[in-house]
Amino acid sequence: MLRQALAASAAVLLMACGAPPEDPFAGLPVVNTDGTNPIVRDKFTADPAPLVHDGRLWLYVGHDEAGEGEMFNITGWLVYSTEDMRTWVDHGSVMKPTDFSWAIRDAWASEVIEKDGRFWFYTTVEHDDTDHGKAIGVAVSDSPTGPFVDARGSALVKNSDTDGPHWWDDIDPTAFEDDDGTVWLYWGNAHLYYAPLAPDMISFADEIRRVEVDHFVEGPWLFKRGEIYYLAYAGIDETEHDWEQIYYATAPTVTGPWTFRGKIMGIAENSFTIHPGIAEFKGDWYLFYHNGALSIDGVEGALGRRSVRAEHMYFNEDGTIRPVVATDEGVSVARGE
Ligand code: FUB
Repeated sequence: MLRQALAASAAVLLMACGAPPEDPFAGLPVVNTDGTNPIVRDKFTADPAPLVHDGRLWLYVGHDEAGEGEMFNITGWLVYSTEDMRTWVDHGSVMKPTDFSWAIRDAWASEVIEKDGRFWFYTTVEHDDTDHGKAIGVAVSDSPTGPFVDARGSALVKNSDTDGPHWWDDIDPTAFEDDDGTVWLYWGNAHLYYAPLAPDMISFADEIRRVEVDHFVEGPWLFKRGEIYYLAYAGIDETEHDWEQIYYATAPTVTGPWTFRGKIMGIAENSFTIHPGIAEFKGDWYLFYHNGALSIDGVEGALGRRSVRAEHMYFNEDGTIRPVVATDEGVSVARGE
């Protein structure tokens, strides 16, 4: 009797509120249902860049398609999303390098930031011969799923804009909005550069500067927790290993001074590169990275055939980050400090 009464009141409530909202992503391919690693198993993916927006975590990656004898062949950027860090939906391609009229290939590392309701995609590509080398482009979309279009018609940073040691020093942009609304870009390989963006998001408000942090190689990722600014990055300490590991530094302001704090994660299985992407989502912190351990249909993982992964990340009371270990369980296991 009681059960019937409850069912009747639930039905009345449903009629009053209307039908439950439809899942806007119903019908899209689901690539993972339990949060184990790697996140994507039907494609090789690299350089994970998380964005939290509207109750979902969006994960931008490069599509690794290196063949035999190729170091890298990253043909475009893809995006996946989740609302629980376990079930991941495949939203497909958001952009490819030649969507920038001045770029010729190489969908290297990126980060997307939301500002005033638009999504700004800062990313690495190979510039055409008018300014040979790696360059940073900026594209924009009204949706996290894209499509993204070139927002300025030329590179935001060209190889000739900086005084780097080689033609691939202008890579791997990370974008971060400070408390006063200024968006800062850090980027680099061997040299670590930074500059504030102008309010138009497609030009700089000040000159490009350079900062040094211990063991820096590439892949900077800038974020803030409480009053502390964090810069995680891929670096090499040859006294330990000649492959990249994930290190970090902290600072009291977005421009430093940066204090080296040590290692977050050791070398990636079967991949010289490792690339941090860090996000707080629904109260927990996550470290995204890649390794080369996945094989797909007999094609083995490699430097140019990587796969993105996620782990829980925990802080000590003083704000330092506890070392993170790469696991196959990933975030499928219950959170435990
Ligand atoms: O994926 C190409 C390059 O390798 C990235 O830009 C670097 O961070 C490294 O992961």
